[in-house]
Amino acid sequence: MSVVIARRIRDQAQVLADDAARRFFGDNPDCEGWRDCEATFLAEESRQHLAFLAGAIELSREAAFASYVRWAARVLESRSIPRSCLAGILRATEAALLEHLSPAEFASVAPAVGAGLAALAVEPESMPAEQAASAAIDAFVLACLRGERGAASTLLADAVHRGGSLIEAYASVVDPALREIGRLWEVNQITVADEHTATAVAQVAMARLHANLAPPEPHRGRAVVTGVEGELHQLGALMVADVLEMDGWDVRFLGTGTPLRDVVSAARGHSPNLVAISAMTLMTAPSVRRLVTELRASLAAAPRIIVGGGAFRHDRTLWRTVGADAFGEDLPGALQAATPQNP
Ligand code: B12
Repeated sequence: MSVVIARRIRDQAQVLADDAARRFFGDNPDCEGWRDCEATFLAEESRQHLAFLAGAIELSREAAFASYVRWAARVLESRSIPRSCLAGILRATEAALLEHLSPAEFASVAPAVGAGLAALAVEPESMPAEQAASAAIDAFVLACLRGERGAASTLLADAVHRGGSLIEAYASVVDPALREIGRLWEVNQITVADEHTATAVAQVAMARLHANLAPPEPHRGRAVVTGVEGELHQLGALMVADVLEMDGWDVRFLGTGTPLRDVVSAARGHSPNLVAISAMTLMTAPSVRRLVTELRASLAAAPRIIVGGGAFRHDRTLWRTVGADAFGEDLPGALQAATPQNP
């Protein structure tokens, strides 16, 4: 039932979001910050909330929707949009759902929306604190934000020389640097364009580093690493692919946003012993469950299936809900999850 309702929300997202935007203007004429913006902008806001809501409904994760709403409030407040605006668009979205869903369907989504609205009634969370940084992280962040591919590549190569391994360089520099870039965007100190530049530069530096490394002969088995349908975050999965390869896996990396059927067909071709799936947010976590189910049904030699990414780091039991064999929090965790542990 929850899967069907989530699909209805996704299928009707544009109609619901347009309806919510119209209602918002009617009910919140004075909302400071959003007074002058266009209906399409508000509809886009509502669409994002609906996408996260559909994820929460499909996986029965009301609390995760509430924590998403708290995050959204922080992002808006850092842009001087008060949480009353977010409450307004959520209430308008709720009214659109009431209008377009059947009473039984609405009854199933109302608790999650209610949890989201209740989350706005409590004290605002403080902004994410600056991470404990190092000179190496700061320098890499700066090079990425400035679009300096050469400098970023050199800094990353230096990190390998210092730490002695790819995993060390990724874990001590790239991973914290990208999180810092996410934080800077969240607190409105950099733009989306800055973040895109930084991500692209980080990816170039990773690729250059990889080109100069000699992975060992594969001896652990075959692995497929992928992000799911709808997922745009790719670097975490790429890092996992690289460290698995350096650990002796024969890795096929499928990128991210890969359609479910194509992942399954690639997995059939590669006959993996291990499938590693990445999802960053609640929005795409349901695709992980669908993919795990499909892989288990389609592959004769049952591979070990491990998951990771933000969606699982923020919700520590979600990996079980999606039917995975294990979850890895970070790169050492990914290597650990890849190999079944003795009891
Ligand atoms: C770069 C980036 C983007 C880029 C991604 C480009 C690319 N080519 O990858 C773009 C612009 C596309 C993007 C889009 C969005 N993003 Co974004 N993004 C980021 C950012 C800044 C960095 C992501 C990253 O690479 N992190 C570094 C990697 C190494 O971390 P990681 O993926 O978690 O991987 C580690 C572990 O999780 C683990 N792991 C990962 N995968 C796997 C798999 C397995 C099997 C295992 C075992 C382990 C494992 O190992 C890795 C190493 O430790 C983050 C900030 C952050 N905190 O990460 C935000 C962030 C993730 N994004 C966020 C959001 C909200 C979005 C959007 C919804 C924004 C929007 N309104 O459109 C969209 C969603 C798009 C989509 N459909 O997926 C939020 C999520 C918040 C939340 N509550 O869910 C974040 C946290 C930003 C923030 N501070 O608010 N984003």
